[in-house]
Amino acid sequence: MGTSTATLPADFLWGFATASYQIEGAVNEDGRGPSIWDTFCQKPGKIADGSSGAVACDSYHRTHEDIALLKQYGAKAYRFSVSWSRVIPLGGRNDPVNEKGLQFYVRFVDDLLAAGIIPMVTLFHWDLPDELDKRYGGMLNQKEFVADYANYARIMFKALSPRVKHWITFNEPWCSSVLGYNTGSFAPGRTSDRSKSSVGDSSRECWIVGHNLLVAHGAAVKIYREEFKTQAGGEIGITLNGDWTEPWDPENPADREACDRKIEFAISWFADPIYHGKYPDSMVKQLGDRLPRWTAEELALVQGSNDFYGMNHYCANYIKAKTGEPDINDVAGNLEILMEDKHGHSIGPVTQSPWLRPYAIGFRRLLKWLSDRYGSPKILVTENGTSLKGENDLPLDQLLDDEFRAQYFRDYIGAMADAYTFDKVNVRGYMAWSLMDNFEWAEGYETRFGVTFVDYENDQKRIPKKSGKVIGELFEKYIEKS
Ligand code: PNW
Repeated sequence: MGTSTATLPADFLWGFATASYQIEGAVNEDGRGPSIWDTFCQKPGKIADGSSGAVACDSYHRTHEDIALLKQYGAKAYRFSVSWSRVIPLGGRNDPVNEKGLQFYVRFVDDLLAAGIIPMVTLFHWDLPDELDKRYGGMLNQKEFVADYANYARIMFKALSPRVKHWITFNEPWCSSVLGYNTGSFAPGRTSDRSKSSVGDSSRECWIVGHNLLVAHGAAVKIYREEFKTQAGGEIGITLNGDWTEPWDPENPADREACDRKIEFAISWFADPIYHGKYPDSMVKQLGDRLPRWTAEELALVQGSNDFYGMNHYCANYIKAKTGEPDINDVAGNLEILMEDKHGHSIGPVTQSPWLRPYAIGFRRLLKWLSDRYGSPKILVTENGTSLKGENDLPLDQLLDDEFRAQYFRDYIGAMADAYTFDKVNVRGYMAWSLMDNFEWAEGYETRFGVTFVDYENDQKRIPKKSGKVIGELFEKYIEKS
C-alpha cells in the first residue's frame, strides 16, 4: 500500500490494456492477412498448450461487451493495439488497404468515445504481417520495414486522429528483438539455437532489429508531429519494458554495478538513443561493432522522439555479476538474473509466470531511476499486472476472488502514488494489464493476467474478478478531486 498521504493528480488517466493478437480472434475474417504470430503458433512446440490466437477472447465480435466491462470498472481510458495485417493484409506500402479491417477500428474508437472512454492506441504489439517477414526479412530489413511501418502509421493517424490523442508506436521492442531474434521464444522465432530454429544469429540479429525498431518509431513520430499533432493536440511515444534490480550481494560493488547495467541493457538500449542520442556505454563496451552505429539521419529521427515515456513494468530480480568474458549471445549485460539473494531470500511470491515475482517498492524505485536518467519525462504506465500461481486450476468462485492480484494492485498503485507525491516523478497515467484473461503468447491460455475471467469453454463469457473492482477504488482514493 502507498503512504496514506500520497495522491495522484486530478487529470490522471487510468484504465486497462490489451493487445490485438491476444484478444481479437477472427484471424481469417473480413480480409485480415496472417501475422507472424499466426505462423509461429502453427509450429509444433512453440506454444505451451499448442493453442493460438485464432479465437482468443473473440473481441472482434464482442467490442460492446469489452466496452461494458470498462464502464463497469469505471475506467477513464483503454489501451488496445491495432492488427496491422487486418488493415493492410500483406502489410506493404504498395499493398491494398482492407477497408473492412480499418473500419473495425474506426467504429471501435467511436464506440469508446461514445461511452466516455479515452482510447490509447498501440500501433504495433508484435503481430507483424507475415508477408513482410517472408518478402524481405521483416524487422531485419531497415529500409523496407521503416517505409512500410511509416505508411501503415500514417493510414492509422489519418483514420483515427484527432479522435485518438494517445499513440504508442511500439510495444516492448526488447521483446520483439530478444525473444524474437535471440532466444527465439517469440515470433518469428529466430535464434542460433539450432534445436529451435534452422535460421538466426543470436549474437547479431537482435541488435539490428532493436535499431530498426527505433528508426521506425522515429519515422512514425515525425509523420505524426508534422501532419497530425497540432490539429489533434495529441501525443506519441514508445512503450518500453523493464524490471527493477536489487544486488544479489549488496556488499559486492560488482553486483551493485551489474544492477544498473541490467536496466541499461533492457531499457536504456532504447531510451538512451531517444533521450540522449546514443547507446549506453556499457552496451557499446560489451557488444562492440555488433551494436549498429547511429547515422546522422537516423539520429535526427530518433533523438527527442518521445512526447511521453510508456512504461511497462511487472517485477524485480536479484542480480549477480558474472566474472568471465561475456558470452557472444548474451543480451543481459554479463550477469545472472536471480529470484533469490545471497541468503536464499526470494524477491517476492511465486506466480504462474516464471519471470514474475511481485516487488512493489521496485516500481517506485524504477520510476525514480527513469525520471533521474531522462530528465523527468512525462511517464504513462502502459502495463502493470500479475498472473497467479495455479489460477487456471481453481474452481470458479475461488478464481473470481483474486485477492493475490488485488493486493498486487494495492501495492503497485500505492508505490506509484508514492513516487508521484514524494519523489516528484511525473507519472500521469496507468493501464492495468489486463482488462481480461487472454492469449498469453508462448504460455498459451494456461496463464491468466485478467481482472476479468474469460471462459474459453463457454462462448468466451466474461466474468469480473475482484481485482477489477479494487483498481477503481484505489484510483478513487488516490486521485485528487478537481
Ligand atoms: C508483456 N518476459 O510482455 C506484454 O506487453 C503483454 O502482451 C503480455 O501479455 C504481458 O507482458 C504479460 O506477460 C512480456 O518474459 C512478456 O520477461 C514476457 C516478458 C516480459 C514482458
